[in-house]
Amino acid sequence: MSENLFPVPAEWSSGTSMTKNRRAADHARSLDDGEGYWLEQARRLDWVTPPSRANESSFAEGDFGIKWFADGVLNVSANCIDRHLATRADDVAIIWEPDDPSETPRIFTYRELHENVCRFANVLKGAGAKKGDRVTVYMPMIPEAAFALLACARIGAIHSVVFGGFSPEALAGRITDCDSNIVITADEGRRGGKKVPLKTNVDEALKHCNSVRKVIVVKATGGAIAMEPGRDLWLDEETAKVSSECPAEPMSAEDPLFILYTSGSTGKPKGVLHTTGGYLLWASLTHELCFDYRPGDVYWCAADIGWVTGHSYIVYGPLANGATTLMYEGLPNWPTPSRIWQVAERHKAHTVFTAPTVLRALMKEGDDFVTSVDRSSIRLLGTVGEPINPEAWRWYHSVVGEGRCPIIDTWWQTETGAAMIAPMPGATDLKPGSATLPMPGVEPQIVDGDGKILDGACEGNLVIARSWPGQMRTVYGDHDRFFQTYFSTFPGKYTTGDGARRDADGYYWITGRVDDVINVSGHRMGTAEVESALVLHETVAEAAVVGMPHDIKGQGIYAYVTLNANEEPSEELRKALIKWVRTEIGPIATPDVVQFAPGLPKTRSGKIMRRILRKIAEGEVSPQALGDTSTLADPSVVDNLVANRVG
Ligand code: 6R9
Repeated sequence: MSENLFPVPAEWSSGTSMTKNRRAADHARSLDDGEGYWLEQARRLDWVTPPSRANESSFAEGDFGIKWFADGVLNVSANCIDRHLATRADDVAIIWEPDDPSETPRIFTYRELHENVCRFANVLKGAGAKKGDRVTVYMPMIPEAAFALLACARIGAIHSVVFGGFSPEALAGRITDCDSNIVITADEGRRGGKKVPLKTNVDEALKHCNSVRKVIVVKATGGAIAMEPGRDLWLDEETAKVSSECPAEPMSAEDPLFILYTSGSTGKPKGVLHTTGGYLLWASLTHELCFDYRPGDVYWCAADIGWVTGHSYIVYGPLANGATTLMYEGLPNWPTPSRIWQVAERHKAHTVFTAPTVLRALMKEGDDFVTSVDRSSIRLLGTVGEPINPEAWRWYHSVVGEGRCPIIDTWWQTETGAAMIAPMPGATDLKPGSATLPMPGVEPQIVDGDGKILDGACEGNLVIARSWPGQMRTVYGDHDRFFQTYFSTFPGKYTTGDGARRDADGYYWITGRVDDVINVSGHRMGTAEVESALVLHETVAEAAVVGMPHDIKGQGIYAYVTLNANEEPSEELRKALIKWVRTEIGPIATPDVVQFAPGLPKTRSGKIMRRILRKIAEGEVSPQALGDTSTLADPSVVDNLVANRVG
């Protein structure tokens, strides 16, 4: 057992004020005296009007609602920029590393960040944006993406970032769902030496949306694109015309800050809505606790701004804490598998925070790509997005971190705003594969299928028993769906959709999703979304999608497809269907396997038995593994599926 326990290294236990005892005491107090604890924590932000109350949330059906610091007034952009100007205007806020290593990085001090964000905010105002308007951001990983978010926050517009890898169709759906009137994009993005036609995708998407009045375009590559007069504006031309000052709009703590679409177990992505005060407090507090940021450190979260990790741990958390945040445009393994470590070396990064899928891919390339690069600046290593297998954890710890850097495995979700269960470097002994212990204010419970709370060491469904400041407030435009999705399965508790085990030391081990969401390379994908895309194809009658084990991606996408009666399966059609899903949703949804199935295993009431499909995809086809098939309307379909299994 002892070789599975990594005690806090000496330099960390002496170098930080957060110790094991203090972590435990803070956690106990945050639950026993929540109001006192949170009103005290609220002082880490700069308020126009400080809040007099903290938590006024209820998970109960009758008076359901999530509310924190409700009478407080503040502005997120002022907290991330203006309040640092008095003491650290010339400190570096953002370091940007380009896709191509031969190009020059760009660096912005807090003063420069202020000017860029104010000008961008004035451009937004000029384009007609007002407090409460929804602005869709479809951008590459360039500094202007961070400016765009902060500019929206500055004027009280609600940003909705759509990952640059999503297709025009997916983009159009997200623009329409929140009725955006402005889109911010770039001419093109770049990743791994390849161009991404962002503006062209926007043009395509806007053929299907009529809410958008203006498109603001950042010149990133200078590639040739079409501009529609009256609708499309170049950011650089507009910024030259506006003032470099823009007052920050005073916002109520419960005014919306952003919407971020995420996959659930139904076909339609949910617009997760976060608000101003609670979210920022949560991002800022957890950034400090997990990464122990000290002035002068260069902190690097290698996520994309299109995901919640980019929101909370590239932009809002670090900037609220006055940190230097590194933003990287490209891929971790291009032009070489050393690239991720070279970026850290070039900028003397103190923290590297990435996803297990990246580690698994790099691990396969061999240790030389790591050890040939100077990693002496690195003191902390983080992971997020999916369970980290102990083998990848150990490699990260011993090879990348030379055995001296704590691994900060942060478990959380788009819905939770920021880290919920995670180590703190000076306070938490580590176990490979465990996200360890809850953050202050977080009360995890493990319940069985009937909602019974399990005690001590146990395994079951992970729920959270009370609200925390960074909790999502609603599904945009569908409050009932919010309640039904997260609070109806186990009444009075927030259902995470994850399974977890708790060991005798109270450590949490996330076992993965228990619903129809799969995790492909750390990205959430609703199986229903892929199914909806497949059945849109003219040849497809029915489709069922499940996850399958995948060495690098964690999970791959396995699709069973029933064709229309007059269609014949062929290799060509299989390829066409894979390409179709790619175009409909985006490359992250590309099926790894398409199996043609004359019939799907269904119960007599017509429900597809996914349990059986999952087993077949996993290659577990013995009668014991497949279990009881007697309730199927036609048990013989299973034999056909097993005989024609792909892989
Ligand atoms: C931040 C983020 C959320 C889902 C979540 C869980 C999985 C995330 C994890 C993890 C095990 C970790 N997940 N972090 N599983 N250990 N450290 O990833 O948000 O994209 O909404 O995904 O990802 O299954 O429910 P999001």
